[in-house]
Amino acid sequence: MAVLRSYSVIFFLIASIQLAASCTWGEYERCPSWDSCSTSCGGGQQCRTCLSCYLSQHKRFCQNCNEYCLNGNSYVGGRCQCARWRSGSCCEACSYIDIPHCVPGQQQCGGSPDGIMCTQCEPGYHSGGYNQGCIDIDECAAGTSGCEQQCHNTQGSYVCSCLSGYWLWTDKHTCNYDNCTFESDSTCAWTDVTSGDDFDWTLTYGARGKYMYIGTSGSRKIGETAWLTSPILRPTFLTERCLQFWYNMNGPSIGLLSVYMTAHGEKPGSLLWRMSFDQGREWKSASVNLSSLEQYQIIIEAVVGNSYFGDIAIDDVTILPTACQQEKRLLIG
Ligand SMILES: *[C@@H]1O[C@H](CO)[C@@H](O)[C@H](O)[C@H]1NC(C)=O
Ligand SMILES: *[C@@H]1O[C@H](CO)[C@@H](O)[C@H](O)[C@H]1NC(C)=O
Ligand SMILES: [Ca+2]
Repeated sequence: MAVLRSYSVIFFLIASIQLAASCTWGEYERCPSWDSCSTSCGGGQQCRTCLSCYLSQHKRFCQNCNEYCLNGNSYVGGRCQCARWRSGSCCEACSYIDIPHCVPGQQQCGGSPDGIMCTQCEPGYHSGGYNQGCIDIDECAAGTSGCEQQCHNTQGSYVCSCLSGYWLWTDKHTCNYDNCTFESDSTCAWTDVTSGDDFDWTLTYGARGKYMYIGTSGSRKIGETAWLTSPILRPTFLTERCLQFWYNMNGPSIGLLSVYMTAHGEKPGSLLWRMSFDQGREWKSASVNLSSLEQYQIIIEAVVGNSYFGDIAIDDVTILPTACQQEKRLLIG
């Protein structure tokens, strides 16, 4: 009985001490704050030594440092795990990575959240900012393409094209008027002028399809003229262009067929090419070099000869973007 009582007293005492100190077995108190990390980003530790509240035993607690990885990167598996564009033990350095269409060396890390951006993209691209790479510039939408008629955006570039009836010059931007075969019941962009000359070119049909001609029978008088004018053509600048066409001058009293160039509205302008008299039954081709620093028009003039056997016809008017290749007989007068 006395033994039992003495145990009861001991248990009572222990319980009283624990209550008085609010101390629970296994807990520690009087823990100092964590010390600083011994090394940064290199697997360092920070430790503190705490006192057991019950038995006054010291216990050391340690943990890995992870707050030193820079730029939002975290410490996992004993080291900083850096984003693709970061390197260094604390992810402090900006690494070169392949950003498509970025000029080499033109990269920069930063931003929030951290990222990498290209500061200078290749032509045709602009920087999208951090982690957005280089983005194609839509030159068509931006209106910077310089395409005269139609524009199609492509990755890194754009392609100009022309409306039906027009064709792209060698500069890849400007459109020129279609070659005129006169087949589509029209004179294409070439027009028969209604003033300044005496009568009209006529669209007609023959063995070689449709073509333009002047009929000299009926009320035509010697010396009367008919003009067919080109659309306004772009300057050729230093290169030349080649006007090609087919003509038929068959008869005993053929007048003249001439090609003029006019740059300031004067009609018909300066003479570039002329053919006169009977040239036989065959259709013949003519090539005329065109050269102008200003925009210009071509006028093809037919002049009535001295009788009604003087029909003149032309067909397949083409303007090539290069000088005429072969030397051609140049007859003036
Ligand atoms: C015009 O004719 C030239 C020479 O035949 C050719 O190179 C060019 O493609 C033609 N253009 C069109 C739109 O047919
Ligand atoms: C056109 O010019 C080129 C080069 O300037 C020359 O070789 C060619 O003979 C010329 N053709 C005609 C028809 O004048
Ligand atoms: Ca583009």
